[in-house]
Amino acid sequence: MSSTVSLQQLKVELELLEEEAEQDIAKAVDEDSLEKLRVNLLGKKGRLSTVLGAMGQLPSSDRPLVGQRANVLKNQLQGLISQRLQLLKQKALADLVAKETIDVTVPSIGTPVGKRHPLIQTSEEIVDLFCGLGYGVAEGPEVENDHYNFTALNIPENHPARDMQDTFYLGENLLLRTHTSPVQIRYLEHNPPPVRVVAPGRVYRRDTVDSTHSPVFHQVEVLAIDEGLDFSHLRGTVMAFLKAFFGDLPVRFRASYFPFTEPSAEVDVQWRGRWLEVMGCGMVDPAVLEGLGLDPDRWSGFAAGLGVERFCMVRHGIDDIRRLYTSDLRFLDQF
Ligand code: 2NL
Repeated sequence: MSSTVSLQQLKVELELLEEEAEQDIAKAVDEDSLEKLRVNLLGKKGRLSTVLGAMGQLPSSDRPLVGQRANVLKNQLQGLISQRLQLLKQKALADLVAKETIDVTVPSIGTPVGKRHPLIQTSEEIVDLFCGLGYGVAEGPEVENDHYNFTALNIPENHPARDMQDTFYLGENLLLRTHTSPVQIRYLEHNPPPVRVVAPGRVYRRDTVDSTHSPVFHQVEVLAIDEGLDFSHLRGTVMAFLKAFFGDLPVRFRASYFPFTEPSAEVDVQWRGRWLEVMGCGMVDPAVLEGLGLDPDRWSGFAAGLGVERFCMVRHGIDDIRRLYTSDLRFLDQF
């Protein structure tokens, strides 16, 4: 049983193939289905090959016509397929771009925000209180020389404060500052009185670490120079400051000694039933003023210095200074 095909049948088949193929190509939704369609139409076992195969059953005079039409159709379909492929690729890219667009209006899940170290918070709070009293702020180098750290502050060459035991020396003349007073000396060189200035910053002493000592600590120093300043101005300023920081705690002044002030005093506050030393202060020694070219008969001044660590520990009930230097975020995060 051999079925034969007629020229007419193959022409109809090619027309049908053309019509269906055009529709199917136009409907292909992605590259995969388009490729399947191409294999189906133009592949070795595809519909067009079937037509060409059947062509063998035609009389040889009819074959060129069918062959020619099949060829034209093949080129036509290849063209349509590659056009469609182009379009699908563009569409896929456009979809991807649309999908990957960042929606900047979506609420964030939150980025952990850093905060200032409790010591810096305390230092800034102290500085702010003095700013409220009209003081300016000055900063200066942590590496100092003999002159600014000692000599200008009336601490002579053989004073025990200069001992290798007490100070970190970086060479003959260079050292890590032991207080922020040198900042104020430098400030006075460029700013003639009247002066009201505070100097916050990191200072260094040779000390063995324990719960109350650290070789690095922080200070705020206070300096006022004007005509007619006396101890009552110092006392009033210190009282106002301590009241603002600690509230209404009992305060006492005890006579003391610093090379750069005369008279000098230490200030204690009563905290949980104990007297706690919180700062030192005094009237600027005339020798310090003279060293700066200021006439002590015209100008007088008061100065005070405090350790920020002590203020921070009292404020937050911290019992060990090392807590402030071990960078444990579980601890620091509380403040
Ligand atoms: C303390 C005591 C003090 C000063 C610092 C000072 C600065 C100049 C002139 C005179 Cl430029 N004095 N500063 C005065 C008295 C005490 O600090 O116990 N600090 C932690």
